[in-house]
Amino acid sequence: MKKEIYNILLLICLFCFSQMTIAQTVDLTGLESSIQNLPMGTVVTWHTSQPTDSSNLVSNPMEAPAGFTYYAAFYDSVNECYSTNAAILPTIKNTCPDGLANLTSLESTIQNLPVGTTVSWHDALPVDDVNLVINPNEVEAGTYYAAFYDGANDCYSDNAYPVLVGTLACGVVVRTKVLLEGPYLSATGLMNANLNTSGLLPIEEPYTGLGFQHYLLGGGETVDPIVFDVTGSDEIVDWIMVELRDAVDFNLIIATRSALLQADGDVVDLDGESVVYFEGVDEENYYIVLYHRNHLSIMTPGSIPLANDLVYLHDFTTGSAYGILGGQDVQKSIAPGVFACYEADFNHDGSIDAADRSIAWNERNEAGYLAEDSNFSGVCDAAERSQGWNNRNKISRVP
Ligand SMILES: [Ca+2]
Ligand SMILES: [Ca+2]
Ligand SMILES: [Ca+2]
Repeated sequence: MKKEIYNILLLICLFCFSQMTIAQTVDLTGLESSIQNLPMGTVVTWHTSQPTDSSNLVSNPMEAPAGFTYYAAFYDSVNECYSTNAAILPTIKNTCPDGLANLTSLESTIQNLPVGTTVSWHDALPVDDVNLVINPNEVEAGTYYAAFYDGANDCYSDNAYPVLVGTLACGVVVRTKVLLEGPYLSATGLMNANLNTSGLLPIEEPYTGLGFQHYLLGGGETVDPIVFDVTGSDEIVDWIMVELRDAVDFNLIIATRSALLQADGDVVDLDGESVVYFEGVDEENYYIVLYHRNHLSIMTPGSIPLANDLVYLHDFTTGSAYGILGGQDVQKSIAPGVFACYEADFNHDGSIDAADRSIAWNERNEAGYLAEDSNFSGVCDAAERSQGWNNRNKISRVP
């Protein structure tokens, strides 16, 4: 039954949210230095089709999407004209889950193969035995050259044709939404960004320092402080931690990442806006767990299909979380149909109890980026102690 619900949600998601692909790119301009016979008074231009003209110029040839064929022309700015003969440059990319690209996929497009020759692949010029690519079926990003090899005479063609390869480390994207009780503002439905506007948010993730356990590539994430400059509903309110667990055994942790939390609840990557990317994680089903420094952690009620390029949203604010559904067992009802994680687990042991109230009392009147400041006011005071009491005996239902 659960699975059916997810399949339905997934179908809805296909219509509601744009798919996102993190594109492999190549730098076309890297080949320009090797172009000989550039006519006087011209520059190299790159195009997506031919005949080459201003309508098919590549907008950013240093980061052109891989997997397409590009055309290099010579542009004469005085006469405002492009050369009629354009050089053809194929580019290829990997297809996840395979992290490497296949040069031989281009061989069927090669015409005029001289009789008695085979295609050979090289990673430098002039082509020879030394720069022969041993396994052209699996290559990393880079510049490669196709030549013709004459086995009878043991020689390579003088002409070699460049190919650019762009690859992307495969992984999965995670899109979740969650609200925290402490900073939640019922007037706006957003969380307050006071820690951000007060300049208290650290540029390095706080979870490692607090003793949270990271897995795979998680931990030590840092951000460019410019991501804290965004205001409004997408303003960053704090760091959050995302964890993936095995679909069969949800006690098995696969990977973690530190991420950022926007005022409207979107959990985003280190650029402050993208969905969270888990490099090196296979496309499969996973349980998703969210941890916050001083709120109770939550997990998805079932496992969710994650992929490299499909963005599926799990919205915890609807109350959909692992535990006893339909009550306030897992999250707090903060508005009709809206749920938030319970605040005041200051020692993040998964339980809100007398120990947390003692901590809030002992840290009273301290200011800064504090684990004991669950309403994000920048200080620990009676509000925290009071919330520790109001939420007493609440425990995280993350197994
Ligand atoms: Ca948002
Ligand atoms: Ca606690
Ligand atoms: Ca506070």
